[in-house]
Amino acid sequence: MPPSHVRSREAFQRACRLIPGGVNSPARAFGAVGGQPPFIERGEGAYLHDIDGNQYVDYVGSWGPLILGHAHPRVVRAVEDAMRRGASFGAPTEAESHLAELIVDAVPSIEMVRLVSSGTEASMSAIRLARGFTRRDGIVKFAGCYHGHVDSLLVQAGSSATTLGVPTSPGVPVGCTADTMVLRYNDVQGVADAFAAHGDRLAAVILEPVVGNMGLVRPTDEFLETLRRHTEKYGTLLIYDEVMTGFRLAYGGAQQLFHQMPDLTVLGKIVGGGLPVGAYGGRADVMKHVMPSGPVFQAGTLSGNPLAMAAGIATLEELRDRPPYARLDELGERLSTGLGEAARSAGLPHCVARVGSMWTLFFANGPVVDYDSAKQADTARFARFFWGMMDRGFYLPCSQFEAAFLSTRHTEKHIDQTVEAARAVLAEIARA
Ligand code: KE4
Repeated sequence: MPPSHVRSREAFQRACRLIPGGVNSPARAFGAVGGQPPFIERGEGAYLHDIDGNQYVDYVGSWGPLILGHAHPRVVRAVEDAMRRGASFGAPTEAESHLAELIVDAVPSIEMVRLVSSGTEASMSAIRLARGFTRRDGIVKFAGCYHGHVDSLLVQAGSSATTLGVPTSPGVPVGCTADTMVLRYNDVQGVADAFAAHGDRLAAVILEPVVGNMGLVRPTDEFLETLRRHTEKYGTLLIYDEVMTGFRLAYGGAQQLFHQMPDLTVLGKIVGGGLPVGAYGGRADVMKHVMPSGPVFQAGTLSGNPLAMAAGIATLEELRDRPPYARLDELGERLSTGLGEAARSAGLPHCVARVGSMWTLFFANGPVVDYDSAKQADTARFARFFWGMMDRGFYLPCSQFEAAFLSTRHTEKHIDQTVEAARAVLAEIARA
């Protein structure tokens, strides 16, 4: 019996009268899967509860921040204590240095860090800093990678591979993307060609070191090595956008996992423990160019907000003191193996991509190595899978082109229940 969504429908109608699309971020609007989103009443451990009383095993985790699950006692207590001392002062606090120190100690390439309020703000600031430090304007990004709604990064490839970017959203002037080049992820030759043609005018290359935003796509070692080698040779800054992978794939992020040293790193999500925190950091000689120690402007009323610091500190200290990464990898392996077997026995073309506790079940013959291959996926079939799982109490990302996440509150039992439900749903899809 599919769950009732009566109250969520009413809530959605009310929201749509007040907020564009009824949501404060399009990722939540279910546009890619149809139907309407359930409105959430609370989260608890590995579970979400909606306002109609339905319970779901949560594989979204607020799109990545909640690696410790919902309402972790240590995080709740820390934020409650901070709230009693006042929410915000617009003046420096030791909590900001505490979180900054945890980040510097954890992330191999970060010597100094600036705290802001979102991943977008962190990416935007890192791009401005790279341009200010190098006194160059050119930026390289990769199709399928998302770095927040930064004007200069809302761009698609121009007419030919190395011509300049075209805006993907109304409201972004062509001038904003004219210096942005879009290359194919994992395309080693494309990177070499772009640097041969434009290397001495490139301020930065920015990438997701494991992509979550086209569904999960791993980099090849050669791709990462090529990026580091060419950026070094041309004096271009290498920016790892670890908003999703930071503190997720390892305590030191993807750069620790892959033994890479970018010049700047962008962070978000987990670093705020579910409250609004973004961060950008890296080489001290670069970071010293940020105002007021240097000339590159960046500011923010709630940057380093005491409540957000409390949530971030509690989360990172929990991850530092009781690293969950081996356990998350075991659970991830159990899940991806189970999903693969379920899809195989249903006879459906698929490939399961996974790194640690980030995963995607693509309805496509793999491997998915870039945006072009990701776009071959059968999104209508994904939508049927999404709703079949939702109706059985499993809350997946509402798009084929998003990564799903495990938390430390997921157990083997949750995984086995998920695989059992997936087996039934995939068999139904195969029969349809
Ligand atoms: P925020 O501005 O949403 O905090 O961070 C932007 C961002 C930057 N870099 C990466 C790699 C990201 O994944 C994100 C945000 N991710 C999306 C989900 N894929 C957030 C969901 C949403 O926009 O509502």
